[in-house]
Amino acid sequence: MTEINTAAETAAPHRYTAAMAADIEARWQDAWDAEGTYEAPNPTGDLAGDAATVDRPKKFIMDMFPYPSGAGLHVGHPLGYIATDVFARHARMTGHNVLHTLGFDAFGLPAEQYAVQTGTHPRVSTEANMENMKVQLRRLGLGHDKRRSFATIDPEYYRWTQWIFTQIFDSWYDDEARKARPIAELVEQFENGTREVPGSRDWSALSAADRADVLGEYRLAYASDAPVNWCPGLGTVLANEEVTADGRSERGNFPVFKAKLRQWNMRITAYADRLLDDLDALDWPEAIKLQQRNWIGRSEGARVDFQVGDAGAITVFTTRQDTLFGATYMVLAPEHDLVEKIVPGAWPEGTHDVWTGGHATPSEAVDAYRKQAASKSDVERQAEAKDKTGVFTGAYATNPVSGEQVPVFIADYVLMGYGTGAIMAVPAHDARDFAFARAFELPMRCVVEPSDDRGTDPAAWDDAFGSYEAKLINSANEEISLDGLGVVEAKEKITSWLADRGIGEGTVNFRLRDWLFSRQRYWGEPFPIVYDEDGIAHPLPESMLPLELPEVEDYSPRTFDPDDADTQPETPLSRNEDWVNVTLDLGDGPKKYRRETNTMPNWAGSCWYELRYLDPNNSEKLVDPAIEQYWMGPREGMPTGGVDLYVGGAEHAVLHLLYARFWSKMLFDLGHISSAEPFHKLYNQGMIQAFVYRDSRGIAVPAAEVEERDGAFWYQGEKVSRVLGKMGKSLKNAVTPDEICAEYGADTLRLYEMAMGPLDVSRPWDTRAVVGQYRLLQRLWRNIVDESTGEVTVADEPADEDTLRALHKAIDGVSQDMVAMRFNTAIAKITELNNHLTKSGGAVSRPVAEQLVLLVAPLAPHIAEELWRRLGHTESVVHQDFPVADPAYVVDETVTCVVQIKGKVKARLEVPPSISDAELEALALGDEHVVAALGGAEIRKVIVRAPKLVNIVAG
Ligand code: ANZ
Repeated sequence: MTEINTAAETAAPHRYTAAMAADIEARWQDAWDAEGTYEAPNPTGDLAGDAATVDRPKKFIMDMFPYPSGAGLHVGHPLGYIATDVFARHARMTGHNVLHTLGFDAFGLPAEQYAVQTGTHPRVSTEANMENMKVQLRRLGLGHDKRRSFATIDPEYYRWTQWIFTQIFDSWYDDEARKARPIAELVEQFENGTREVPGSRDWSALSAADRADVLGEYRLAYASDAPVNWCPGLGTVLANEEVTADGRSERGNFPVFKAKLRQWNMRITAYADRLLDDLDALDWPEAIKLQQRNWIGRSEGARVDFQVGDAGAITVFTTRQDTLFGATYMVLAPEHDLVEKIVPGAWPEGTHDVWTGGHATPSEAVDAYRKQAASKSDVERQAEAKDKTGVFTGAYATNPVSGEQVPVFIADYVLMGYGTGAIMAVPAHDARDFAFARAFELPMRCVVEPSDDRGTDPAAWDDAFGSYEAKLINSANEEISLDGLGVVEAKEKITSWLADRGIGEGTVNFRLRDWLFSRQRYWGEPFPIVYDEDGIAHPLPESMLPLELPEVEDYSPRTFDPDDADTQPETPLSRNEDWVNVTLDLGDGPKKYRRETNTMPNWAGSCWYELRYLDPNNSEKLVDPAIEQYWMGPREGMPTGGVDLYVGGAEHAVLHLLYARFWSKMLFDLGHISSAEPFHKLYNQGMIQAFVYRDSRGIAVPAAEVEERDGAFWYQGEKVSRVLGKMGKSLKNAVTPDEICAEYGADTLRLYEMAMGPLDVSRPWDTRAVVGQYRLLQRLWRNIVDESTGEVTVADEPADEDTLRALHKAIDGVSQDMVAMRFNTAIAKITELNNHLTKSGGAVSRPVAEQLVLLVAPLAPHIAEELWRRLGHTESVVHQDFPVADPAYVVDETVTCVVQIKGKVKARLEVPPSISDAELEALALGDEHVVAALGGAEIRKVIVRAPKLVNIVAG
């Protein structure tokens, strides 16, 4: 390749080649950095700048920031970064103050695991990875405001992550006001008696520990002993979202057990309704909104109390309160607190054999069953196809409408974490209850008349009848009858009947659970929490932040036999006694404290990073309110404010996006920010896929060395198979941006990635096709620069009509495509214009050349900057105005259509080339010359050959 280039360079020393691209790109990257070309001014503060720019409309354009992986980038990673860069450049050229930057999400497990294996501090390997990625990214010519970049591991950043945690810890959710408020205001209400202390206790008489417990029930960040997903193999607990459908850890594939451990949680459930409602105001893909809605899972139903003798009442959550007369047994989740209270000493008289599980007493049966249930994940427990298991508790409850005594079971298909952890079972109308009732020989009663021909005796059915489209039957007592009502009316009637008697109420239930927020890891943000000698948690004051991670010898949490459920986590930080035990003055004199030794999950840093880009050096506040208001505040069409464009992969549909929304809402409620939503517009880019080639043993072979012959693929003489898959080192098909930059230049890479197809669709990488975009840039160059002399060849004469049409049509099309992020079709239009100029021959008119360069600038900024300067400009192309189409040239060209009557031309019409036969016929028959020529004669036939000919047979 070098040889060919040398020959070409001798013949045409000023041709656009990879070497020239490398020179141009490096030069302009340096110049842009030196001149701060991409720095966006803030309205105030240390990054304040040019007032005229600040006065422009703003655009805040963001990517989901990367984790600095040791493997570096392959060409799939920058797809989104290039797209936002093109969009941002176009926005700059259309009069916006554009904030575009990129940081690193740098806490996380790979660095920690590497540290465990090699003893290298995670900070050291993470920083090396970041340096490497920065070099790779810089080469792509991304127009980032580098002053605003940071990594989540920077103490000056996580200082504010910790500070936000203390704010969350010090707040509660006021259900009436529907917002978070400072916990001090709750304390005040307890003190002055305007709010009752739970359990009707006297606040002033409570001990400090009791008060802390009471407040713990309200705080938005709270520690609890709730059952968590404990993974002995990893030595850490996991969020529900990190556990796979078959009850194993997403990472490492170890078994996960339910265990009661004291852990930090975030009360995201308090925001369930707002997280749901505010989705409506967001410009997000419907698919993502739907995933969030399902995740939040709003169900309307009722709570109903079933009395269990003197032991109290079991409250169930049901979405089908209309079927209450059909509730023939009940089920508690095995972990339910009431179980101990209701279990009698012995099996009641006449207990069915299949109900006891073969155990001598109810408590034995319950204990055995609880153990068995603890080893299963929620998903496993809920699997539809699964055989239903359970045992009788020995207790009976009273159905409040039928008055019947119904047996109470525990069964793992009822989850503790949903509703009230207890259900009324209506086997005739619920599939899971039906299967359970069959297995345990429980009675069934049909209370909704089947609309099919199965009859009303469930004993004869194969499955439950679950439809809503039917009428109630068998549902009446002396006081109330639901018979003959539809489901909706029946629900309403029974709900108010229950409410009148104080044994039930209509309620809304959410599937969303509180967010388990602690991890037993080293490489995360330390909690800004210390415990006093009574074990009461205290947040650290702002002056003690950041609380930096201590240096440790051993980064690994203690891991255990993956199958040993009876183990307890031991955190890496807990082994550091000097750091853990401290004497601090938290305002009441020096005292001994013990630090929290868990760390935050790796989602924490990405919950608020958009805010820090705005004001990255602020040492007084997480963000100056005026700056936040300027970039993110609500405005027309964006009632909840937020980032103007956020681009990233669809895999973040729920976790990151939900957590970030939640933090925004809390910060909004507490008055720190004006935007109640972080990301107004979300866009999911597709994936760049790559062919994977496998030999006969199924092992991936290096894709770069595979040859294609006779429609088959060969590697070292052996035939290999080809499928489309992911790109990556392990599949031996990774292509790095560095390789493509070296061979063609970054501008070619950018164009190729943007031209591959619609941005939101996944597409296969094809290195051989990259050259197509390289040739486009070579032709562009040749249209402006003489390849042998290097002189600019443009002419000062105005362009011809044809060229002006081609130019303005391109401007019009590209402008629309840029705004709609249709970069592939924008490139097609630019190519068409460029080809038109090539074909026209002769020197290109200067204004046309300049506008073409401006059109190209967002996509291929380096070559555009170079040509722009060579065309004699001293200011960067980056801040020029994007061309505006002249409508006079945009209208379609016309063709002349002849209209003949009896073979003689009677009229000529100027029509668009795309006109349809029908339109043309109508036009011809309405033309005044044609009407005159016909003179009222009868039209016998019209032959239309759009767009050129209409032949009328008349007379
Ligand atoms: C009686 C009934 C009759 C029910 C019927 C359904 C159909 P969604 O819509 O997902 O909210 N349920 C309630 N809590 C549960 C728990 N902790 N574990 C397992 N199942 C639980 O589902 C609500 C329904 O799921 C509730 O309505 C309850 O069963 C069950 F013909 O009550 B239903």
